[in-house]
Amino acid sequence: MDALLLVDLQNDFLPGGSLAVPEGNTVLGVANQLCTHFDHVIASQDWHPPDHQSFADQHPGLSPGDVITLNGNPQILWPRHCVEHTPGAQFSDSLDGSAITHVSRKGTDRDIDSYSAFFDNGHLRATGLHDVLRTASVERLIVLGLATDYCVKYTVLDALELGYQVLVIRDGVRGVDLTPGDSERALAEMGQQGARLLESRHLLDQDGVG
Ligand code: VGL
Ligand code: ZN
Repeated sequence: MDALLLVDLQNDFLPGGSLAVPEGNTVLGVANQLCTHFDHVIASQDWHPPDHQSFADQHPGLSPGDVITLNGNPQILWPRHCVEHTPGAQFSDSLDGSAITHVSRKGTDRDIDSYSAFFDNGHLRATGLHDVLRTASVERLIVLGLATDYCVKYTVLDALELGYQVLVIRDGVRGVDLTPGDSERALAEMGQQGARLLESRHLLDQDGVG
């Protein structure tokens, strides 16, 4: 069984949002097109408490982009984003939400971040997504969303480690690129670890998808 995994298609990661990913809006059409081909459409949702410690404004004197140690892990400080129950945390109105069969929230603990939709950044706690997929007999994940170099990357690497086959939709992902080339390097690493990278049109051309 296949599942489509939509990573963090939330207002704050889209143009006009507080942590806007350049060209992030271009993936929404790809998401809407693919959604109709899958029985299982899972959406991850970055969902932070207002005092989340990845927010630069929680650390007087520090700025977005600075790196601290949080719970023993290196933590990049971000602008305040995806605060629970705020418009910035909502899925884009341009996303066909009716196709989503399950929402998996992450980053809910103030003291540890969670780029991956499966585990927090310390691999201490699971989000429950793996259980949901196992229950549905999902073996292959088709992944798209934001951002290539953070949440998509860590979600894909964890999925591979958990034993899923993973396809990453190249035209369905965009990255932050704090350092130029981060997204391309992230895609290369996903490929090296066993993910297949392909364009959405090639997926739609294949038989048996979904
Ligand atoms: C993300 C930075 C902070 C992401 C989430 O969705 O890639 N990036 N929180
Ligand atoms: Zn976040």
